[in-house]
Amino acid sequence: MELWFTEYQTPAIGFSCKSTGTLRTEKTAYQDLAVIETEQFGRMLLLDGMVMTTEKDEFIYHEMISLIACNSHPRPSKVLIIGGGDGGTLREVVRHPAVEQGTLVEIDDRVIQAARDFFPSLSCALDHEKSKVLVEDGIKYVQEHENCYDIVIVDSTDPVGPAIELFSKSFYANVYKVLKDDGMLVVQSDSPYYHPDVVKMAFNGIKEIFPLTRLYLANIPTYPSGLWSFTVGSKKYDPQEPCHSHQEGCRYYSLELHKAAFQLPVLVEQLIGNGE
Ligand code: AG3
Repeated sequence: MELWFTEYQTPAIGFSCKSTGTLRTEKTAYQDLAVIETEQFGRMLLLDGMVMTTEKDEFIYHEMISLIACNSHPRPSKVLIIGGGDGGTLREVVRHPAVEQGTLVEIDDRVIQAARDFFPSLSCALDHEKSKVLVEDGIKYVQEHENCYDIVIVDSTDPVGPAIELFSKSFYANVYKVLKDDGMLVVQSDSPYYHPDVVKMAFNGIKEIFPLTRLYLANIPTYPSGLWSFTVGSKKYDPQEPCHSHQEGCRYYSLELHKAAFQLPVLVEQLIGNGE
């Protein structure tokens, strides 16, 4: 018998993967969590029925959410990651030679545990000497700290459930305060094809708070539509211009691609109000 997992990426389209087994299903205090084995992408982590990461394509998202900011900030010493309990973003952050400390603030310790149990190539970062892992609410964390990070990366789920507030203007304003005066924010900002409203919400929210706001794209096969966006809010430096040349061990990111990722299709430019 064949077993298939489907994520309903919109009410009108599903993304299905043939599954060879279920490794974990549980209701955590915050969300439904599952780890399944798939033929095409290896192990897959699901939260509330949405694909968070897979063994085979995780590198694309994790390199791209981390290295654009780490390579374009001259001194990315202290990096804060909100969410990202699987450890993939933290792995790329602490691998960067200029980073001295990566702090991960994840609200759901069961996500961290699932990574430790089933995704050793992601969770290895949780025990790295440059890493600090806190099980706390990231929204509260940024309210309670000030002027102490060079980069903040928001590695959240889509804006449903516990992540809704991570897309709000008040949250971006608190991130602005937690950053030093030349700091940079990066968020995952969803799919321009299937969730243009989310792209706009993130981009416009960040634009109201940060002097420089830019969007870049990456192609991620297991995320809705495959075309994924990230938005950067920067106090000083242009995220399009790399000033470090770290690209060792990367399989998607390169210094050439760094610049190319900011070249947007016309429909995306229009979505965020450029070139109109
Ligand atoms: N965070 C972003 C996942 C968004 C995917 N959305 C979806 N499948 N509808 C992933 C966490 C990886 N560290």
